[in-house]
Amino acid sequence: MKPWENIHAVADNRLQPVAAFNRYQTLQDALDMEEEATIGFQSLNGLWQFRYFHTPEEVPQNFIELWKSLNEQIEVPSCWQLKGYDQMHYTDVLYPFPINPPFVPTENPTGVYGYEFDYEVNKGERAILQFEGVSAYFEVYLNGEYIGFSKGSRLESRFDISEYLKPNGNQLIVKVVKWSDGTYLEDQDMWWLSGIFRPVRLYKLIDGEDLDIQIDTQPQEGYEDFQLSVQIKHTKSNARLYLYENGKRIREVNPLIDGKSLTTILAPKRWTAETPHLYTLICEIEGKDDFYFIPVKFGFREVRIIQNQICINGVPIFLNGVNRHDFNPKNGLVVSREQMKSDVEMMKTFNINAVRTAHYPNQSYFYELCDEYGLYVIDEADLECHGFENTGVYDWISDNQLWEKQYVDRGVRMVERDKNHPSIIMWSLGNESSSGQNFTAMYGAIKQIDSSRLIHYEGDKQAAYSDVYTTMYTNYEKLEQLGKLSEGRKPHILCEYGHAMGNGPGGLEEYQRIMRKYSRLQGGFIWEWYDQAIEIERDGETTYFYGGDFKDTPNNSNFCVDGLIHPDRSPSTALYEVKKVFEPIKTELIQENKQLKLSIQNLYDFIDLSTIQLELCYLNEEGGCLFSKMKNLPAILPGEIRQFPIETFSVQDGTQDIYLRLRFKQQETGHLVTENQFLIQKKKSTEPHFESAKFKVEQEHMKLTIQNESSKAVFNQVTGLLETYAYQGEVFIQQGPRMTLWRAPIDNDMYQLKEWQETFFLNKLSEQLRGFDYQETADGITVSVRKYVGALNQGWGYEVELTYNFFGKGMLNLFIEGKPKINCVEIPKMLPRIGFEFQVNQQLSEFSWYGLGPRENYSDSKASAFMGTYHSTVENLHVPYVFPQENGAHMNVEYAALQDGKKESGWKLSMNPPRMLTIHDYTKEALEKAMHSDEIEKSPFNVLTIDIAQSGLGSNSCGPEQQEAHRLKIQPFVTEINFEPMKREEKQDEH
Ligand code: IPT
Repeated sequence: MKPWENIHAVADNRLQPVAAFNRYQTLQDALDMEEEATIGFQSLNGLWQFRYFHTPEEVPQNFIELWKSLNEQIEVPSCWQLKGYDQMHYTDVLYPFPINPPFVPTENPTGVYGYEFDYEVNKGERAILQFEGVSAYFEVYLNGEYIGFSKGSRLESRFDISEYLKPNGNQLIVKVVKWSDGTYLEDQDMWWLSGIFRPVRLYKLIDGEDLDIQIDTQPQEGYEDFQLSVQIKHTKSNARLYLYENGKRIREVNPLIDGKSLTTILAPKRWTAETPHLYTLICEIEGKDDFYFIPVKFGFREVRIIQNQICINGVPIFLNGVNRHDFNPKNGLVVSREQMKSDVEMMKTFNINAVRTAHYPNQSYFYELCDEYGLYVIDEADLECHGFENTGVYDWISDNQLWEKQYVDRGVRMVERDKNHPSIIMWSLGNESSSGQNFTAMYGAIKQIDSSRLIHYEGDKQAAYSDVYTTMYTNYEKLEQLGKLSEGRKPHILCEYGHAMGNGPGGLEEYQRIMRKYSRLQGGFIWEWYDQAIEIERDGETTYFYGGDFKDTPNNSNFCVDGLIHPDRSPSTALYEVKKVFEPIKTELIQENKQLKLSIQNLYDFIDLSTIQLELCYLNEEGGCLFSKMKNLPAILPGEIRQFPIETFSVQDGTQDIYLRLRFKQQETGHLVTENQFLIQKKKSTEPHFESAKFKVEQEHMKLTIQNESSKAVFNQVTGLLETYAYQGEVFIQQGPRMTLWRAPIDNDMYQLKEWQETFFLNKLSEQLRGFDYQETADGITVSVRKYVGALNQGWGYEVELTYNFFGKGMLNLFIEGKPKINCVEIPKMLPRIGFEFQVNQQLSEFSWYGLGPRENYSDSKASAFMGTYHSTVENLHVPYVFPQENGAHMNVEYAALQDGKKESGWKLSMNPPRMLTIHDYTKEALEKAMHSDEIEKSPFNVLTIDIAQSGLGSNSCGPEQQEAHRLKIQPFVTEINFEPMKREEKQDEH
């Protein structure tokens, strides 16, 4: 039997799993905890010899012959598919081979790695070779001798290599096989990547003892004092234990009796994600000949369900989490320490307080960061067998006793390694693997090692062996029901929601509203943190590839590009939206008999607001500060709402809207926690002043030209389109406006597309001119254009009337009225948009607007957008989604300006009522056609779209559609737009 198809053997000669810690020779080293100072530490990362084979059997059996044949080189850690071997392949659910467990394809890519090193051990010492992650099955050989094998890609494996070690020139060979029986348990939604992808190192057990340490903290009545329990297992040595805080010894811990020590610690600082206080336990181990030191960082915290709620130290918590994969766009599964740190720092910055390690244990270092910075973690076992779902026998192996050992192994190894991290509050048994007895067995085995944490598994639909009830992508109605059904039920979390694929998700506020309303609902985890797209250079430009781009079939295309951060690590709009929706400080403005009151609610679970500074500022619409004040907040307690009277402010002239802006910052660092804005005073409405003027009207064949000494408009009398509009010889409008009902589909539109394109042909509109007249008025000229606009083969459409009023100094007032005409039964339930497109002069590359900003916003995704005057270039208004799609809209725009780079000329547009505006240097057709960010063909004009409205974003790529209020219906509309030229000379005149 091939060992990589033998389900009864999860490993051979692999050492027992133990907690992640290092041994140090001196106390100081132990306190510093530098990995390099670990006794006998030697990193084996770097360049290894390498050779790639198509089957494991092809690998020469003779060690010397094999060693000599390793004539290529590869970096360790790395994934060989990203180093030019094998084939990149992305699938969400499918196994890329027949389902015949435990057997896997005979053609089974195999990478053989060779590394030469020197390493000395003294008598009585043992040398440990540690792999943090190898995908998938691997065998280890040293100096021609077989050492052992292991399975479980994202789990640690350790081998004792002392027996065959020599001081110099050790030859280590690691044979890595891509498919194994374990692969049936590793069908996560991600790229299929192989190799030694996490660090490899050596260290020493100087007294030969492979001991283990387990720390537990149990609060005593009232949660003031804690019982610290330390267990040291698998050792005969004596140990002295000390408690350190911030590098200082604070007390001795009671001696071990039968390997166990219990000590009452009076009023320690407790660990929570908001107060990540860590202590260090220093174990001074009396080895055979020498002392050595093991530091273990830990925190005093308890996880328990109290009255059906998940509580930390007796207090119910709310999880504002994300799902995180190990991913890097260049290196695949290889993630550097710097990147992990940046992930954790970004999460904290964006008000995220929890992370689920979807769908496997991460590198140990990640949990150290979560302990230190404060994030609650659901640590998930490396287990998913989603592909069985399609066979109709989803529980094929999950409910098959033959596989129990494999399941239990994956749970136990995770728990043993990670058991001392205070950040981990739940163990997850895996993801998307149906249900069955092997999960019950895992649950039992985990609880035996560690009963101090909760267990989570979403596939356990009855919550039979899960301590919490979990669902994913649940729609709002269902979630409300779950909230209401709380009596005697387990607490609920949404382990995945808010699918962040492409532009979106929308509707996060509604999720938050529902989850905050019911005590049973304790929050959730957005899917997912980082786009899993691969960075490619082509024609000197960087672009990102996804499923299918490597000719990999079948594939799930860009379903892996669904993160809150773009591949270049810039935060997406959605991440800013998440930050606002997850805000820990909620504000409301209350007006009581002319007195303004600010209501501040503290949504943290543990800390008060005394470290927060409020910057209160009255601003006009241009962002000018009229009055501002800084205020340190008092100790508003968790959950508490307090009201404060605030200074009122009003201006007499009423020429601008006045806002109150509130910014809550960390006093010490100035970090912005959250902000809010309230409209205080609306400006007086003014009628635009139009100067009258005389025009010359010429009709020639199809054209109607209206002009005077300053402006010129040309209409096509057959189509009714405005073909040119110019001021002082400079063309502004090159064509338009044309009505549109289409947007370049966003990923969240994917399930509407077929109907939109093939039933209602919303992307195939055409116009029928019903009337074209012009008339001289007392002040200028009026052109009226009446059209019927409809889509291919549709019995419904729009009667549209466009009235152009031309005045002096190039001013144009455009009035548009649309009336739906429905002469049929079948009509679309939702439209992507109702808008008007203008092709405008590309010289005008600068865009300013008074509306919602600074980032793009849509009706169900604008919590983080505020009213203000913003400025950008047209180019920068493009949001570079990996898979190009509708982007960059700004709602509520009252006026905007388009200007050339030198600001010498331009146009001001005012919308009545305020509208949604989008401007790009490409057409929506070009955007739709492009499959990658570098493929968007630029147009020779800018496309300005003024929308009556767009549908919201929703999260329907994997989750609910837009809420009813954000689904745009066929509806009548009227809108007015004023165009006014801006010339530098005129601006100067004003001053
Ligand atoms: C869910 C998976 O758990 C996750 O890995 C990812 O694939 C996500 O969907 C979509 O991006 S499972 C799905 C059946 C809801």
